[in-house]
Amino acid sequence: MRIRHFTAPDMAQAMRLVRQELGPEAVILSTGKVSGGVEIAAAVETDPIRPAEPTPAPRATAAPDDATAGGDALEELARQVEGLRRQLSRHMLASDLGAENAARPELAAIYRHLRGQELDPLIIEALLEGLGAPQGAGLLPMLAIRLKKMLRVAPEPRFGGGQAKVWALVGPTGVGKTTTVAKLAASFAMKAGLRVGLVTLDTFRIAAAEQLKVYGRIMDLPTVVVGGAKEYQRAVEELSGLDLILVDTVGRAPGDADNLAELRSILSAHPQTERHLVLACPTRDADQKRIIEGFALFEPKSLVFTKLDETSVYGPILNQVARAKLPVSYLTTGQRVPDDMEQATLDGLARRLLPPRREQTWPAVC
Ligand SMILES: Nc1nc2c(ncn2[C@@H]2O[C@H](COP(=O)(O)OP(=O)(O)O)[C@@H](O)[C@H]2O)c(=O)[nH]1
Ligand SMILES: [Mg+2]
Repeated sequence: MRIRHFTAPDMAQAMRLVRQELGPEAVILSTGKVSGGVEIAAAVETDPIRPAEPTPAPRATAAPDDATAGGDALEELARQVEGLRRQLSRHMLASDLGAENAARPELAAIYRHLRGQELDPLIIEALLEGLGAPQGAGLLPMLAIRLKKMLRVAPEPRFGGGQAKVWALVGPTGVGKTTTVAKLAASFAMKAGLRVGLVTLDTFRIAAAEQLKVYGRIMDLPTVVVGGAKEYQRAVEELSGLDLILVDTVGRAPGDADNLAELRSILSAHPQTERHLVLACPTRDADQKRIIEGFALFEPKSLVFTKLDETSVYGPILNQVARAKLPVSYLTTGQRVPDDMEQATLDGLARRLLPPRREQTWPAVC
């Protein structure tokens, strides 16, 4: 292994030097501040040093001649910086763990699994730091305990008390808001015998309102289509004698600030409306993060994760819980209404994040 030190005015330039000199396989051993900039110690397995990678020709891009193009360029830059930050901490973590792994190879297997689950490297670090188990016990039960401490789930909802609960599902397009409203409605009305009403604010597409009306008809639930703040307030008042009012909303992109603010102001017409943010589990972690930031103005009470059946990577769930400091309320696992939905539990989430039993030699935990 060849170790080299690089100094540069900032991290981006230092990383560029590392790449140029040592190639893409370089492992970052440490970083630190020095006078006039930063220093990175990096290493490669191979010796002699690889030739520098050819610098790709700059892409022909249109000059940012308007605000949108400038915004796009900034966003792209932000994404690259985030990617770099992650790569850096991953390399650092990998090297930190390297020393520990030499003594405890079982940690390496756990580390690899959690990386495969796309858990944020900083969360992995917190989970594995000083991980120890009583003699004879495996590490996995300890890890399960730590995971459950880090995860958060919403308590089971209580109904009654003379006031209808109002839950609005907000989120991007196509994540499963309408389907989840239908699942919740069916589950609370049919299984729990509660009086449920439906409201849809999705008048953007005719088919969207129709979709909820069909569910309402099948389940024989009052369903109201509303277009603005006054209508929304009236609809909630009309249905206020029920136990639960479920509000479906139009999907919006996280960067669509104007439309997000408009939806937020409509929902404010009934201030007791709880907002719950719906995220599709297969969405990339960085995009989920953007969605959480874009929808922060709704001050969501919980996160609902959908389409767990379409992925086997669940780390982003914990990543968002840690970022948003919000509990998970429901998980959906398929298209069938109402069967493919469950209330989130610590056990259920931890089980998904831990290695499946057939893969592991460690004791089972959940
Ligand atoms: N595989 C899978 N598909 C789902 C799930 N939830 C919703 N869908 C599908 O995702 C698509 C979009 O759902 P929809 O409720 O219309 O999304 P919305 O635009 O957020 O209201 C539909 O085809 C749904 O059947 C789920 O948990 N798993
Ligand atoms: Mg919809």
